[in-house]
Amino acid sequence: MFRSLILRFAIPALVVVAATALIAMPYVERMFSDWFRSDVELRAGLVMDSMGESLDRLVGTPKSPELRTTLARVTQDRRLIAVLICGIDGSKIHATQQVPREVDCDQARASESQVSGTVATTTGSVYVSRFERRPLDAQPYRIFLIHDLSFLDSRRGRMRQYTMALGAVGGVLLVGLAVFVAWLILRRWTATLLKDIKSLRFLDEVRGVESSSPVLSQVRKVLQDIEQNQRLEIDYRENWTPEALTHVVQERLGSPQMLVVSNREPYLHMRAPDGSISVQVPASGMVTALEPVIRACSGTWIAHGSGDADRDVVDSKDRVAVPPDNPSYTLRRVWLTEEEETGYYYGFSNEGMWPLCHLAYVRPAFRQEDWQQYQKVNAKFADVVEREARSERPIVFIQDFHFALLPALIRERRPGATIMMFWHIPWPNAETFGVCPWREELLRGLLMSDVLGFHTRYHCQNFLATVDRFIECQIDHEHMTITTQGHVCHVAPYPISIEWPPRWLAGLPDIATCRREVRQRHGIGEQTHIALGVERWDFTKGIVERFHALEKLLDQYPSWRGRVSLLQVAAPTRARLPAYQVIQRDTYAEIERINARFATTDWKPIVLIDTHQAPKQVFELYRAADLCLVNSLHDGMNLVAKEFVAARDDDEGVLVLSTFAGASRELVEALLVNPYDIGQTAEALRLALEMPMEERRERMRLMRRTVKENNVYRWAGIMLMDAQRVRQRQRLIRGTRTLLPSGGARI
Ligand code: GDG
Repeated sequence: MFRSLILRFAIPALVVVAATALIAMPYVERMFSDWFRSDVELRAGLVMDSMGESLDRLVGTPKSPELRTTLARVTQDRRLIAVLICGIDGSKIHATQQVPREVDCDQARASESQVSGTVATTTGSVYVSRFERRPLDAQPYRIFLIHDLSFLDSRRGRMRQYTMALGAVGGVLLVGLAVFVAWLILRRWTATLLKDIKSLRFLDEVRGVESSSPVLSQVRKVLQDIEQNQRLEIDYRENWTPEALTHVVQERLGSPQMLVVSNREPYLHMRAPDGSISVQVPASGMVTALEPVIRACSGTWIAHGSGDADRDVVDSKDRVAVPPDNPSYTLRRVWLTEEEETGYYYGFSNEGMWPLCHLAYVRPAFRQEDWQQYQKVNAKFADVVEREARSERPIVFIQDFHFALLPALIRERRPGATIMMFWHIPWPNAETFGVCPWREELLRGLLMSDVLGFHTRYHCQNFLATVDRFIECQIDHEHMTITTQGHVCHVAPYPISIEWPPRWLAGLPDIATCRREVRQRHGIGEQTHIALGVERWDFTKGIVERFHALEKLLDQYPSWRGRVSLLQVAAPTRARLPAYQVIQRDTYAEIERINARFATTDWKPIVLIDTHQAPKQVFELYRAADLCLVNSLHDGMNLVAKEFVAARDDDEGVLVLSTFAGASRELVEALLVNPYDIGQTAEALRLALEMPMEERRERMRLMRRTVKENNVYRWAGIMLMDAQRVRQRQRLIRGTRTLLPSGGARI
């Protein structure tokens, strides 16, 4: 560091001091000469004053020895070397011995108008002081006192030495001051930098460095302290809002361009039979979570345009501003051919990856032609990302299993991008994942992310174990990082959530009104309890198992017959695929069978809503329900559980939740069930229906607090801050390379 300070500050300061001294020297010299000259003039004046009148008298008798003696006495002064007395007409009256040839009476007359001055002679410069006397009783005359100026040269030489010495001392002091100030600035800069990077979590890298650099050890130590504090700060922070998230993006991240990439788009434009265009919010947990985030951060959302009127509303660059009622970000639609959609979306993603990652005992299907389309579509999206990126370092936030190859493809095209990948579904164990014929390619694609997020720590560990099994890489289990081809991917759990409060709640009537309207709409009696199920119609959601649990309840506790109905929303999804057709068939068949067993003229055990609902309708159902049954067979998180809790501002309602849903790790006050254990689920239903009001409220209050604090702004904020740490770490690494002579150490 000292060497760098010398190089950066001391040498330039010395150069400045030397240049200043050189420029100033002639001025200083002139000042000294003027000073000496006025000294000589003063002396000459004194001499004339002392000789004055006696000289007037003696000049009248120029031959008198008295004049000679007087002038000889005067010229005994070391610096007054000669005296010349001339008549006004230029005649010489008297000259002492050493009058130089260059000074004579003619010349004196010629220079009548001139005042005293320096005259160059063969023996050096002399200074001539000129006086004119006009005695009353004698002829006027001029007297020239000739001074030796050689002492001036010697004084000038000494003066130069003194000036140089003074300059050197001043220079040293100035350099010292410059270095001191530079050190202070550097210290402040370091402190600011460290404050700036106080949330750096990648201390694994920092700790790993073997370096004797004092800067690095200091940075390492401070980083460790602040990471500790930062963790506490984040963990105990309760008020994550859209504004807080915006602040993180603008202040901490410096407003980078944000690009979200997903398969499903947040808004579909659909054409109604009458030709009008309406907007639909899809039934998708990913959209539910991400939409509030991009609304707060702005940017561009790149997604497959799958609405049948999507092309009618985009501009020439396939963009449309959304949300339709109050646009705040850009939706960039990507068009897929029939072949691409079949292979990439229905085939590889939903018949391969989805069943592969969910333990729901539906066998994944992997076909070469699907894989080719998956690769092709991933590359297509990578090209769109490249085209949409306005800088070399955008933040690209990739969603889900449709785009496992995208991180690597974007890294190739935009090496400086910060790539965040979130995997919305579970990650299976290594053995299960290993059945995928293209497991290595998928893993290598994912590992080019900077941050790779899963819902739970368990899924992260499964991922690390899978990578460990199939990829040659360095894994740091303690700090959850995987290094491949020199790139570090940070793997961490980020439990996803919903916005708080959900925007769909605004304008909904009170609970009693919601209950009344829902009951009327679906033919449910006043006295009947409503157990609610809301899902995409997916085989992982445990819809049929739910019916069986209700059947068991009605079998075991006949007193509940006629007093509880299961109101089930099943939003059609991926209906082209055989596995989804099976679940739809099973749903209808089981409802028919169970209703046939128990239904009465005015009561049905199961009421099915098999069409897509508007989000507000979904929230109205949450508010109307007595309990919500979320018994997924396997679920990354499950946002229905969180939405139900958020909708219950009356602190009422009971949540029955599968232990195989990620949400069960947070909502521990729910009644947790194993969805495969039908008896246990039935028992949980009974408990929920019979739970005392106080207990219901206490559980609901605690869950509401959890969802409020751990809302989706927090989820995105923490992930973005981790991404920011990656950026800072990259900056630090670059900075360290310039500081360290070897240039190779990582911090
Ligand atoms: C994946 C993971 C993870 C349901 N029916 C309708 C409708 N919905 C909405 C719900 C909720 C969303 O769909 C479903 O979210 P989930 O989280 O339950 O499930 P997935 O779609 O499978 O989501 C999941 C999630 O990603 C986030 O990471 O939690 O584990 O599988 O918001 O309200 N919405 C509308 N009409 C319906 O009929 N508009």
